[in-house]
Amino acid sequence: MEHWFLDSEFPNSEPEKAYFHIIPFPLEETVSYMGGTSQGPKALIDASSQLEQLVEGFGNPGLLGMHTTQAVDCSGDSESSIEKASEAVQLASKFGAIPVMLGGEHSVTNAAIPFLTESFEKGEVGVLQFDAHMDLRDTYEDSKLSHACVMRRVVESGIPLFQVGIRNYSEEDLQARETYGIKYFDASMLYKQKYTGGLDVLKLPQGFPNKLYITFDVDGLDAALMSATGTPDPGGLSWWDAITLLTNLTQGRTIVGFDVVELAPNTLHHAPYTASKLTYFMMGLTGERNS
Ligand SMILES: [Mn+2]
Repeated sequence: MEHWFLDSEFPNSEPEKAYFHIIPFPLEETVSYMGGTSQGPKALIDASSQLEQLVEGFGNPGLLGMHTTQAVDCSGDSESSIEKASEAVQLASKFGAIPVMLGGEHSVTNAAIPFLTESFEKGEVGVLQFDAHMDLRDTYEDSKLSHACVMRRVVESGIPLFQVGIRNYSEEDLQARETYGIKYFDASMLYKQKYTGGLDVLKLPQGFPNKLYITFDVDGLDAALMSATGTPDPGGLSWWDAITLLTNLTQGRTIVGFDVVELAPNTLHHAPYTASKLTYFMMGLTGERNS
């Protein structure tokens, strides 16, 4: 393999010894606006060579062992690519490792669903989604596997969902939120909260599962910070908003896996680096929460 995550600092751990399996999944099938997500995993991994080993407050996650797998083969249709990625996620779980998928468009999260439904009891694990969009449509442009439908597939599978940073939605998204009883901290609410009680006081609702799978669509971040995505969107999370919310909402819980999706590299190199730093922070957070 030419490059692996943080290869400037750590060897690519053996799969059976690694705490994290980093699975590059360059899926780009149903992108509806600007393309480029197929280049996301490579750009994120390349940028990781600029990271330091330590994550402030969360130690040195690299020492836990990181194994970067071969990129998932996306030469077939979405369905077959998702199936292959799903096998990589299940393999990580078999080795007792935490799966970390690097997208690719948001449809990559579909590959985590079999793991979440088969390895855990119903209601044992919930999905925490950071995103500018709800992604709750039933179908979009004739596809059930579209990035715009991925969270609908999650809730249909009986997995509780909590949404953070949302600021765009359709009538269908809103209805699905109501139908499935999905709770949320939308971006407008977070903005007001920041200047009143502060983000520090926010918690996940009581009764939300103790085990979390986190899906972080980078468009949850503000467009000024993250322009390299299909739909860069104003009014999103700052870096410290994201770090504060990730830290607080996972308090007292464990993290069973996560993905960072929708990076579509452009000519600005801060964006892949930001996504890379976010990924490594989430590894530090996971190591700490699970210890
Ligand atoms: Mn999304």
